[in-house]
Amino acid sequence: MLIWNPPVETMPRNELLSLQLERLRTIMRHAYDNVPFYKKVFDENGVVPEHIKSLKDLQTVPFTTKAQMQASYPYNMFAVPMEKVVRIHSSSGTTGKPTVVGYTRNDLDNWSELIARLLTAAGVTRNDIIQISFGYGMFTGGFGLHYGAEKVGATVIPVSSGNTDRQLMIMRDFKTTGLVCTPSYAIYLAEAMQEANIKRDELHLRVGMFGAEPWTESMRVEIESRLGISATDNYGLSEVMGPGVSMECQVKKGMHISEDHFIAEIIDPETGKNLPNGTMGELVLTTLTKEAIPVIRYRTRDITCLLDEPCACGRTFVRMCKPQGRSDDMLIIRGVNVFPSQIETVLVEMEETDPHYQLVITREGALDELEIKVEVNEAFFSDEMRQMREIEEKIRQKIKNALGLSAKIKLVEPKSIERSTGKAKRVVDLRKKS
Ligand code: DLL
Repeated sequence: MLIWNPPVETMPRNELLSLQLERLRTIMRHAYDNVPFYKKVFDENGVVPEHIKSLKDLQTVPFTTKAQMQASYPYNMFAVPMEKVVRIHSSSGTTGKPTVVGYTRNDLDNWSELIARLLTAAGVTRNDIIQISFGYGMFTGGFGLHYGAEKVGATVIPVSSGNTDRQLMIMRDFKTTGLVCTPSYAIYLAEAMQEANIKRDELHLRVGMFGAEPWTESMRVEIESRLGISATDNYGLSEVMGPGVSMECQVKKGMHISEDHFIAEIIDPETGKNLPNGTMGELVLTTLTKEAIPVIRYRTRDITCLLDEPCACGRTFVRMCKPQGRSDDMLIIRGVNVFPSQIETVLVEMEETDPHYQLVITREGALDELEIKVEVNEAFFSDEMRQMREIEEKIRQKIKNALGLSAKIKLVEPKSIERSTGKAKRVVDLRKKS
C-alpha cells in the first residue's frame, strides 16, 4: 500500500506525541501573541502557553466555536499581517456571514502535502488523470484538492462542479482515472452515465475520493459497483484547513487524521468533557502548524469517534470513524434523536428505492411529523397504487424497527428529487419557521 510521506505517516507514536506537544506550545504562543481573541480568552482563563506541559493540559483550554469564528468576520482571527496571506477561502455556511479563512504560503504548502497524502492513500500516483468536480471558488474543495493532486504529479483536470453532460464527456474522452467530488454527486454521475448509455468499460475510472458530506457504507457499495471503482472517504472543514484533515487508506476502516498537523479530541457535546477513544462524541480539532489562522480546540459539531488500534496500512495516525452527521443536524423528532444517515442506511439497502431522498419535518400542533420522500427504483416503479403502497409500508416498518419512529413515507418518481452537484440537501425542517 502506497504512503506519500512514510517517515511522518508511520512515525512511532511516542515521537509523534512529543512533536505534537512541541508544536502545540508554539502554536498557542503564536495565537496568544497575534490574535486579540485568544489573548483575551487565555488571560481570562489563566492559560499560559508555556504552562502546557503535557497534551492532557490542552483539556484545560477553552473551546473555540463556530459562532466566535463568525463574529471575527472578516479578518479578526488572522494571526499574520495581510501581506503574508496569499489566499482566502470561506465556509459554505448557509446562515449568517460566512467564516473567512486565510492561508500563508507555508499553510498552502502544508495543505498540498496533506492532500498528497490523501490521494496517495486512495491509490493515486503520477500516472493518474484526476478529474476534480468540486466547485473551484470560495469552497475549499476544488482548489484544495487541486494543488495536492499536482504535487503527487498526477494530471489534473480542473473541471469544477456542474454541467453533468460535460463531466461525462470529459471523463470518457480525457480518460479520467480518478474522480473527486461529493458522494451524492458521484451517484448522480452514475445515473447520468446510465441515461446516456455510457458503459462502465468505456471509462477508465479506477478510484474515487469523496468527501464534504456524510455518506454511509451502503452508499459506498453502491458507488463502487455502479462506477466500477474503489471509493474512499475524506474529511475536512474550512475553519481548520479544508479537505485533508483526515483520509481513508485502502483498508477503508476509518480516516487517518494527519496528527502532525492537528490534535483531535472527542468530547461530550452536552458537558464538554473529554471522552475516551472508541466513544462517539463531538470532534474537537486544534491546528498545530497553521500560521494565518491558528485554531485552538475548535468544536466541529461533527459526531464521530477515534480509533487507536494499529491499522494494517502501517500508518500510525489515529483514525476517526465516518461522521454520523453534525450535532446541529441531529433531528429530534417526537423526542427521538435521528441522524439522516440512519435513515439513509435503511433506504440504500432496499432494492426498491434509489439513494435519493429528502426528509421533511413539520409540526402539527404539538406533534412533529417526519415525511420521508424517496425515489422508487425504475424497475419497481408502477402505476398500480397497491404495489406502491406495499413498498411504502415495507419502508415504514424498516424505519420503525431501526429508529423506533413512525414516519410517513412518500414514494416519488425516479429522478424527481432535485440533484445537487455539490453537497446534497437531505433535510427540510419546516418546524423552524413556525
Ligand atoms: O466540506 C471541506 C471538504 C471539501 C472536505 C472537500 C472534504 C472534501 P466545509 O464546507 O467547511 O468544508 O464543510 C465542513 O462538512 O464539518 C462536516 O460536517 C462535513 N464533512 C466534510 N467532510 C465530510 C465527510 C468542507 N467525509 C463540514 N463525512 C464538516 C462527513 C463531512 N461529513
